[in-house]
Amino acid sequence: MTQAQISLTRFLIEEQRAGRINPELRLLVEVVARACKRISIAVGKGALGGVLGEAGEAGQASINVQGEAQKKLDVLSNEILLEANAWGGHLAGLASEEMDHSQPIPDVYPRGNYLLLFDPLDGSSNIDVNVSVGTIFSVLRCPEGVTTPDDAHFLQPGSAQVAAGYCVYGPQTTLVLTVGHGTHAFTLDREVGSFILTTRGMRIPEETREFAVNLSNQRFWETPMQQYVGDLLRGKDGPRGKDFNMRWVASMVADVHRILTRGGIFSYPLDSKCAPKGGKLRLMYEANPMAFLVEQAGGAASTGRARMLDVQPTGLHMRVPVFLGSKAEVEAAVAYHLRHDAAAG
Ligand code: AFP
Repeated sequence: MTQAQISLTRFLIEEQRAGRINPELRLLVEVVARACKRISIAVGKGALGGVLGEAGEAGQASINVQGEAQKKLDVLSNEILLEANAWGGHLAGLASEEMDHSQPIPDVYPRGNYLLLFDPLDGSSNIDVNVSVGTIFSVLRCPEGVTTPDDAHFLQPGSAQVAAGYCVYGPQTTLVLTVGHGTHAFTLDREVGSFILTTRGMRIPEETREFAVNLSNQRFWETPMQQYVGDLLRGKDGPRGKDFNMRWVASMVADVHRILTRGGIFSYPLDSKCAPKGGKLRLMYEANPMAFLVEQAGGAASTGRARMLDVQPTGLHMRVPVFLGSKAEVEAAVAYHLRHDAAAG
């Protein structure tokens, strides 16, 4: 590591000196980052580590609260994050995509003032095909006077987050973080084993010509979404007056990382398949942390009708429609929905 390189530890200490975070939150972020390093090693081993494929006994898939078959790496990543965060004294409780309910920190350990939510391994359907996956996390304050938090104490709007981030396990392992003062990227130096600051103050271009959506769901979309994407696909001959390109990795971390790096819009809209659940993506540990990171990088995040960070959660695994990325493009997508709703009266 050269003199000029700034490690995650140094970056966080400087944030603390500047009064932007306190020692407890600094420790929490360091512990989550260390857990991500261990997950990165496990993911990197793949078949050599015997970690590919479904969890559960032969022929007996293990199903999580989402009704999805768990991958071995889903379970392993969840265990790594639970173990790493149990004894540090910075948390009162935690919640995971892979667990039905939140868990208070075990009585044997000191409890802290924060609550941690995470999707231990996002993009599971890509694990066995060597496509980027990632860990997503969100940090909230534990309500004053609460020592044994339960699910209800986690139901705070995204605007209450004090930190959020993801770690993408791709050609590089990159941690992207906000503590409410910009969004910053750190690349794992595998030789040293440290995250090194590689982009301070990521900025998402306001305009874009790139969109990310699972187009195979088009026939199930609402009318305004059909119209919005229809006009994107008509390109410069259509009302948008410019051509758009499409990308879809089906790992939200990878799609959002591309958008934080070069702009674009990511959307997982409401469709008649997921409407009964309120959407496909989860608010607390997918949409909210990504919305905080995107807004801190000058972008926007919406449900298509409301600012994501203002949504009042009604359940730990609540799902929402998601539009996020380049500000002007998210506003364009929202305009299609609001115009339609106004016309429908
Ligand atoms: P998995 O973790 O079940 O693979 O889902 C990934 C995800 O939650 C998100 O990362 C993707 O953006 C989205 O679902 C992919 O959805 P499709 O499978 O419909 O493309």
